Amino acid sequence: PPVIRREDYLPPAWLVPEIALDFTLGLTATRVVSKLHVARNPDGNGASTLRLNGDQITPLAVRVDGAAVSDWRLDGADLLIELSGDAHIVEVETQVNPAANSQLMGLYASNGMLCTQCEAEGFRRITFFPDRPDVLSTYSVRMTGDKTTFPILLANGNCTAQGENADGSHWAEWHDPWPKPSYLFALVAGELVSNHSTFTTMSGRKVDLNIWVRPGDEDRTQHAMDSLIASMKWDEETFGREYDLDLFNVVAVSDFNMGAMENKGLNVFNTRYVLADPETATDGDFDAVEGVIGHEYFHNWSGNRITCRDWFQLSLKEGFTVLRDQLFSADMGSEAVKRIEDVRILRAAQFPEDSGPLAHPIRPDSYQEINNFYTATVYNKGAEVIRMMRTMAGPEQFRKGTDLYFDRHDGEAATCEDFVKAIEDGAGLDLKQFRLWYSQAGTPQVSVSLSHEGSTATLKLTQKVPATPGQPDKQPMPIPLRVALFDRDTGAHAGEKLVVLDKPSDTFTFDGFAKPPVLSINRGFSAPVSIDFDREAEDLVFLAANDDDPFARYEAMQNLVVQHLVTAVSGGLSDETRAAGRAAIGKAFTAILTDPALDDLMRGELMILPAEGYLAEQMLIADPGAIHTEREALKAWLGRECADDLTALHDRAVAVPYSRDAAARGARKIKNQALVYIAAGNAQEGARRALDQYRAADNMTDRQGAVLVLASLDVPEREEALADFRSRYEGNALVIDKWFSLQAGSFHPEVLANIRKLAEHPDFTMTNPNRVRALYMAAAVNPKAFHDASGDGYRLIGDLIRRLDPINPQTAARFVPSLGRWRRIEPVRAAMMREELERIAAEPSLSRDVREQVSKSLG
Ligand code: B3K
Ligand code: ZN
Repeated sequence: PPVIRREDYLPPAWLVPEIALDFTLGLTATRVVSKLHVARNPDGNGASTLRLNGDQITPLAVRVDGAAVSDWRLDGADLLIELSGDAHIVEVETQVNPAANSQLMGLYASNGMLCTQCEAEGFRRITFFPDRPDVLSTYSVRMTGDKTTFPILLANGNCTAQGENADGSHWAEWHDPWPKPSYLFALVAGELVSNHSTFTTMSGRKVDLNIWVRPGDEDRTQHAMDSLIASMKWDEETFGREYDLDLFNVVAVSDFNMGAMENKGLNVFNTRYVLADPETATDGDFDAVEGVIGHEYFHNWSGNRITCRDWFQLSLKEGFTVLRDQLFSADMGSEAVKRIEDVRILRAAQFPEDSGPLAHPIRPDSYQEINNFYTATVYNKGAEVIRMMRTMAGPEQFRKGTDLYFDRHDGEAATCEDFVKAIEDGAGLDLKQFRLWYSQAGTPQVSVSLSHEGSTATLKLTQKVPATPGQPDKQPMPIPLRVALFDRDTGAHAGEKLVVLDKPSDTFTFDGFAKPPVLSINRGFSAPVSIDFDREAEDLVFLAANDDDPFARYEAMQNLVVQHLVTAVSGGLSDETRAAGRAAIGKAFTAILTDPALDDLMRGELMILPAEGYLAEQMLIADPGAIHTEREALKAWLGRECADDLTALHDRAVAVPYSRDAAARGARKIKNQALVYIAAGNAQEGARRALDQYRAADNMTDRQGAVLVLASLDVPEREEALADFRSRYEGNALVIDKWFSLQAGSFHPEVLANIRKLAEHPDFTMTNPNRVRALYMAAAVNPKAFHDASGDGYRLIGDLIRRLDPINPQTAARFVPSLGRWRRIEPVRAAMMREELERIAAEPSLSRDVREQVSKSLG
């Protein structure tokens, strides 16, 4: 498959200032007439050939300036038309079968309705077009369809006319005044009902807002609507960005490859990021709805008004928009907890990517299939990189930078370089060396040592950026680290400092310390690096109890556990050192359980043990079996050791009635955390409490928390809860997804056999990505199932990839990275993982998506 390279970028030869699309809608046959106003690009190469991309479509008719032509030709999937002048009108007719579109790219049918997904290259599956983000056009759309099948007809922009035909069909015309790339085109047609509201923008313009769902789901849309209104207000206040159309539509569809899509004025969402009520959605689900609604809305400026020149610049819109949605969620709830959650996601998803065969810079240099580059690196590390700029500039100066960026590039298809330059100019930063964060992959490792002499503490920092595929040698990068030095006796520090390590190695001195201070470093996770600092457990216990930076406090607790478990897994603990290590952890854990000054949301966060995947990342070669055993043993020990505090905590939380306020959410969080440890220490007590919690539950957070614990236990209460859960929520797809996930993600002794059985369940289907992920992604990230010593977990995922690839390659390819981690796993399992990749590679007709990921993983 051809490799697309960033350095080969050429401006388009032809532009399309205007396009008119006419759809005759049908679930199995939709007719598309597309009328392009094309104009030779003065900055192009002057070619007389117009190249229009296509994918699995054929031209049924081609007209140039109104006259049918036949001298067009196909080059692969692309349509080539010779043009003599500088501007022409080109019309092309195509027909597609939405019901047969199981890839869910382009125009497809979901649940009886029609919808589109065009990013990145889906528009070419609808009609022939220069399907690249630097071709911006003004869109007019006309749709005609049966009134009963498609009562609601939506597209981007504003509805300009509608009417009925004598044959029972009706039509609507939509116009979007803002020029946009084809990936932002959208159309939706079907039976939908809306939650309607309005928002008045900062300049006093009234905007109509609709959240469209299937009839019956409207009662679960209010949180999405509240989140949308909050997003609109927040973007005005925080970034000075005002909405620019009179209408904003959000549509929820149940078959969707990812979370949601920011189409101009017509966001299309996975139902799971729209529908929420206390009975069916957990507190985490509510937060996810708020975050994704915000994310897609914020794209209106960071993505739509300013889009990407080419797909290598994807982080321009995604990294920046993730940062914007993170800051939004932080402002809506607890900043401290949000930061910890964001770092946990980065470490779980991005660090492994950055240290494996699929590592790439946030601005990649090449790709085979662009869908494979919607990654945690481009999104989450991309956000971290921009966050570092904000940390170095300070929020006010950073805002000057973003103002300049929006102002300078509005209406353009821009590059990451444009963004950096605007921040540099607007915020007054020198980002010359900082640009390496865009070009170098790999998580920098910072080694730390602290020495003390007289009254001076000296901090020595050394950085190393590991080699990644195609990048054997790296240059040192500027790493902004927020540090504080604590006085051991007073438990206080004299103020936080920002040090920027921009050399291979550097030292920083701090005066005024009679005794060696305790170092708190990378506070707030100011840089996306891993810190290597061998330190006394005692210092970590101190920071876990005293650090005034909430992230650093969490980090101290994590490090305490990581140090202990990594040594335990490597067989480095004697009975004595194991007991001492556990005692230190137990002491810190007890402090967390009982500290009256902690709010429960934060307490719940601090109670979470480092994930098995994160522990594996700390080792050159990991033994997942040993990691699982040691981590479970520690959990059980904590459950027994802290039993009284845990049951007291659980009892206290159970007494708090349901509400959506922070205190009640905090209570639910610690309730579920406490239950996990109680069950680990004493299965019978855990099962009893879990079943009580399940029966008494009046909300999904409590119910799911109880089932989560029961699903891992080999007890009779397990069956009762699972059976009740299923029958209670029969017909509610999102909750049935949970029913699959909870079982596939469990540590039950028979988890793998259970998963195989669930795959045969009548409610399972390979054509719905949410259901596939509910079962198989839960399995792939479940270390007990995936890394089962038999290798059956690898086979499960390998079989899935091979069966799913012909149906939905984009979703199938998402499962490859878990197998791709084989180089970092102990040899027996590694061989089985590799074998599975080879089995996939041997398939004769793999998609480009899976082919790229598998060949790089074997590479
Ligand atoms: N921009 C879309 C992602 C499209 C993914 C295409 N494979 C959603 C988002 O990031 O907001
Ligand atoms: Zn996005």
